[in-house]
Amino acid sequence: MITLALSKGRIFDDSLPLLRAAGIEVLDDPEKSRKLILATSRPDLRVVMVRASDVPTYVRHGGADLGVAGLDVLLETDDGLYRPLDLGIARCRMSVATREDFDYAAAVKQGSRIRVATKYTRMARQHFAAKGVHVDLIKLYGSMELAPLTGLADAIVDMVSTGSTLKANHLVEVERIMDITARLVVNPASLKLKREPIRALIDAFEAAVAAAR
Ligand code: PRT
Ligand code: MG
Repeated sequence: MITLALSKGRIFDDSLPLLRAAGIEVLDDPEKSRKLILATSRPDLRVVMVRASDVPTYVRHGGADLGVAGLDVLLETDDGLYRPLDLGIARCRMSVATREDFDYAAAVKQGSRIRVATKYTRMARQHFAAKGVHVDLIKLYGSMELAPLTGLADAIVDMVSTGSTLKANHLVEVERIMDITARLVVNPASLKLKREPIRALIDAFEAAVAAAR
């Protein structure tokens, strides 16, 4: 049996067409069913539904043989997982955003300490250290956009896709840190022990990604 870890929402939704192109149908809808283990049209392949940030943990410890996770999640959890394939899905960017009336350029130039709220403290620390900007990092688990509006922070580091969440909260993107897509990650032991079927699955994903480009 091969176990693929996915998360509800965009990762699952964007993975479906790739699975389909590889000839695989998921037989349950995670939005409708409460099942956490979903059967597929391939008797030897099942999908497990986990939190987006738990995908690397499942794959690292062998709870899943493969998984799909955003590059943001992977970089934040420094895992040393075999990261073979950029799936080109769940595309967004990691950016710095502030209130419209905050002069980020001036704050950076003056060398002031900036308070930054984010779920991505590791990435944020690296980014600002590389720029030589002094930051106080505040760890949050969600709704980062609220931090600059309430005075909790001067800036946030978060994912941006359409930009409409920032806009709706009168925030502006002041710096793009990196482009983000979801990656297929593989447990190294699974790759050894179940080499044939996993290799075939990776190849099928690869072909599906190439066809989607
Ligand atoms: O929800 P949960 O806490 O379980 O985890 P999660 O929020 O990490 O999961 P999910 O499903 O929201 O995101 C999974 C992956 O999708 C992330 O790890 C990213 O790699 C990728 N992705 C792509 C995004 C976005 N686009 C995105 N827009 N992740 C989050 N967002 C959020 C962003 O944080 C912000 O709140 O959407 C809002 C901005 O969207 P726009 O369109 O208004 O700019
Ligand atoms: Mg989310």
